[in-house]
Amino acid sequence: MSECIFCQIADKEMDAAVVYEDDAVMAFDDIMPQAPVHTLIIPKEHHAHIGDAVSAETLLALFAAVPKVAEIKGVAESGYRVIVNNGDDAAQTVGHLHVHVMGGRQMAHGMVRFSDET
Ligand code: DGP
Repeated sequence: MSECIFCQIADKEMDAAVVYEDDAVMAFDDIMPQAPVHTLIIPKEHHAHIGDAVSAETLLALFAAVPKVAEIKGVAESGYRVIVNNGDDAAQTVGHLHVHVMGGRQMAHGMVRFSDET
């Protein structure tokens, strides 16, 4: 079994609330949601970061899934935020490339908070 939890989810070795799946990607609800809708989309192939030789095909599949997930989760019309935390300074905590789709509530302008700010 892979040590990567998102690989385990992609391989169906670990449970997740799956929202969408195709040959290349899987989308499932975040276990610690930070918005009423908070779904993660992962490539089934393991890549830690966006720069790790991810093929254009995989990147396309990842982002093509975004509006599908938004539609399924009911935020296509209201709007949603799409975030990729990439690497340490971005506070990426799971080392398997993933896209956050977040919505369901009006967000404030601005999207960056630094760790030395209160
Ligand atoms: P990031 O900081 O961008 O690496 O976000 C990782 C997200 O993954 C974080 O919001 C929590 C979520 N997460 C971590 N472990 C699990 C898990 O086992 N299942 C699910 N569904 N989400 C997880």
